[in-house]
Amino acid sequence: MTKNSSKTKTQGDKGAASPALDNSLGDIQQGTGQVEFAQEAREQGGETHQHIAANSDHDSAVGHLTDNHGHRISDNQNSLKAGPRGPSLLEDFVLREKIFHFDHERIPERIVHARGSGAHGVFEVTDAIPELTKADIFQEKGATCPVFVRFSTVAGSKGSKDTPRDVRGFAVKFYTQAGNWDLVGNNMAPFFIQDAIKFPDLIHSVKPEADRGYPQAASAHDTFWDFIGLMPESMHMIMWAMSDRALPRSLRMMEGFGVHTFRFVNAEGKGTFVKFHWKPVLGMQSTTWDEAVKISGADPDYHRRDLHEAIEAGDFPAWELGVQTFDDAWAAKQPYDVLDATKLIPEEEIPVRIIGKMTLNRNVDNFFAETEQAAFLPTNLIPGIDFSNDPLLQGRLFSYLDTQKSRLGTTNFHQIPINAPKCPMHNFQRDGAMQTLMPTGRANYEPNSLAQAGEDGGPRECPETGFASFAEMGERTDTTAKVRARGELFADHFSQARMFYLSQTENEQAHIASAIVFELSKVSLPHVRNRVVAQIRNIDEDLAKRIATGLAIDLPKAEKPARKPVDLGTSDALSIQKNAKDMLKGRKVGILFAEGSDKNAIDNVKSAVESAGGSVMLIASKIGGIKVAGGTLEADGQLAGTPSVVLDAVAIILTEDAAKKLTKDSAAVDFVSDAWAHMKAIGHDDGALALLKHCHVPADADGVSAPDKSFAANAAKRFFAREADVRDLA
Ligand code: HDE
Repeated sequence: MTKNSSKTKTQGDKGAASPALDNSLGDIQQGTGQVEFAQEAREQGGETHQHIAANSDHDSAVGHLTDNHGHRISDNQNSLKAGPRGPSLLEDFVLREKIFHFDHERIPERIVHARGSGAHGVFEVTDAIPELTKADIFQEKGATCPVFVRFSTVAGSKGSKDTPRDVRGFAVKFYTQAGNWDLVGNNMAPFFIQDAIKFPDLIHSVKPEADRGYPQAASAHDTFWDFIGLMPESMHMIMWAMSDRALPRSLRMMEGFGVHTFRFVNAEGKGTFVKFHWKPVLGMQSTTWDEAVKISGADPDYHRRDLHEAIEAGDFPAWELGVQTFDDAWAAKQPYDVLDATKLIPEEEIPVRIIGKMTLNRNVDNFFAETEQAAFLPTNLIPGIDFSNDPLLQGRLFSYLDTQKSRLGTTNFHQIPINAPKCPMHNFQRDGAMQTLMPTGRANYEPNSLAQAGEDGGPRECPETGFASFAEMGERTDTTAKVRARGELFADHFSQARMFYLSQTENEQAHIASAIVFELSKVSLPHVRNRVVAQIRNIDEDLAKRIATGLAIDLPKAEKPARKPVDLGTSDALSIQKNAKDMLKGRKVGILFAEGSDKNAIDNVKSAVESAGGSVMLIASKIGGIKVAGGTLEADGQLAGTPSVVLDAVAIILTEDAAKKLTKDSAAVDFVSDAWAHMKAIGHDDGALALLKHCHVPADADGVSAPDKSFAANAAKRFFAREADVRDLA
């Protein structure tokens, strides 16, 4: 280590470690030759006392159980007592430390986005954009950078289900050579509110109600809709939140949005507005509401499991990163304000230019250390990217740094390996709780002149390459009054809500209507329900009527809009169904079989599905091994625990006898009935007909076929035309 160095050591700072760790490495070198292992662990931020203790052992490379201070533990089964039946002794430091640590294992969960799943990956530039930004990562085609992503729901607690109707967080940390860049977005393009000052109100209204503590992870309750009805600016986002976008089939099958308008700044200092988009390679797909509700019972971890299993299987989820860029002059001509986070820019107006691809290729090793302790900061920016004056974004810039202190307990949260930059980090900040770095030397202030005495004076500012804020021109002049106000166009609350609704397919519109009917049916205060419908009359008269009919209430008088809506036409990019990719890759097909089933037919379905890129799950009443015609087969899932809601399509291969027997098993009946009601492809052999008939599934319907190649083609789709036959569309 350099004497008198005032450099701070980080995990990305190769060859530098804390003296404590250096000492133990010295021991390791003499003892076991385990340096590489320890060093690797350290570089990955994986060093633990346990590793060090284990590896500094002189006579064994095998880990001995120790306490947190390195003392070997002789008995991890019994506490120290005054005699076998006597009282426990206070001196038992092993017991006390273990229980003490356990007592403090939980940290406060995130106030929002508490439920999340994370993964590591890599970002690669596919189209360099130096003309738009000097951002280090976008300079060269083919350049790569490690990333960590955390997806989340918003309202629920960290133990809540994965499939509520909710917005999903889509937070990406790019570990660039110019420092970390966090793009902390959502899976929906607009947001509920325009100004950060309303965020605590929004979140209080959607969280479990203050007096009764329920409902968990749900917006279907009085306080949320009370707030929404009184906040017409939320109407555009309400259309998104009540649409199928709130019910993703998989985290791998949803779009992501930076939401706010940001700034690119190029080497000449020229600024360009930018909106960020993530486009899933697997295409977008959603579940139906009924499916989502049933999945939450069958598998509350549905999305977390799906992400983990896909990565384990090498089926790496990927997204393209796209940008919409425009200048101030273009922005000034639009009928909406680009600084208003409740608005989007239609892709038909400004196409999304794809500039990169993100692939998630590694699961976390430790959920707590990585996913839970990940701290995203919208203030994590790199030179070449800057904020805009969006008042929602401006408020976020304060909140995230602040919240990490209360959540992670220390201002040194940036030293936690998942948060630490992977480029050098040197400054004069010192000390604080949980300080794990060991800055050395005399200089802990700047300016200093210690270098003149031959000492290391520490790091210096970088006027040329450091972050310099974009010289924003415009409103902030000496003559501008301080006001609590919003831009004029912020007052248009309905034009884009209408554009979104009208851009949906018929089914998708029906889903929005049904979702609002469902949610408002859970509202007990009639005036709250009425006010929401009164607002919706400004979006679309027909939608408002459908909702009023669904609630069996009179159509209330429309609320007066603050600004008259304008006709923005439609945008096909806003519909999931219009952009669906009928592909089996990333999708799961279940094959229900029983004793005597035709193994040949099962094998055929399996190979057809797998060769189209899908995966197969064999399902039977018993998993251990069932005699089928042509051999014995083990099932991957037991029927009662593997309902068809967790599958994308089903094939049913049964003998006639087995089919008849299964008509008396409610799990089998639900399996088939739900697959039909959720508009999934159903493949079947002749033997299965009795079960299909019992479940009122017409064998000649669209999407119902023999278990051959046609089934594999069907399995990639949903048969929305069936919907009118299976539910009463609002
Ligand atoms: Fe957040 N948000 N937010 N938010 N947000 C948090 O930060 C906040 C907003 C988003 O996986 C918190 O570390 C304010 C918009 C994601 O760890 C907190 C406002 C968007 C995540 C916070 C917003 C987001 C958060 C809670 C209004 C989409 C999860 C824990 C001004 C662009 C990140 C934490 C993760 C998390 C504050 C609005 C996305 C409290 C004050 C708009 C994806 O700081």
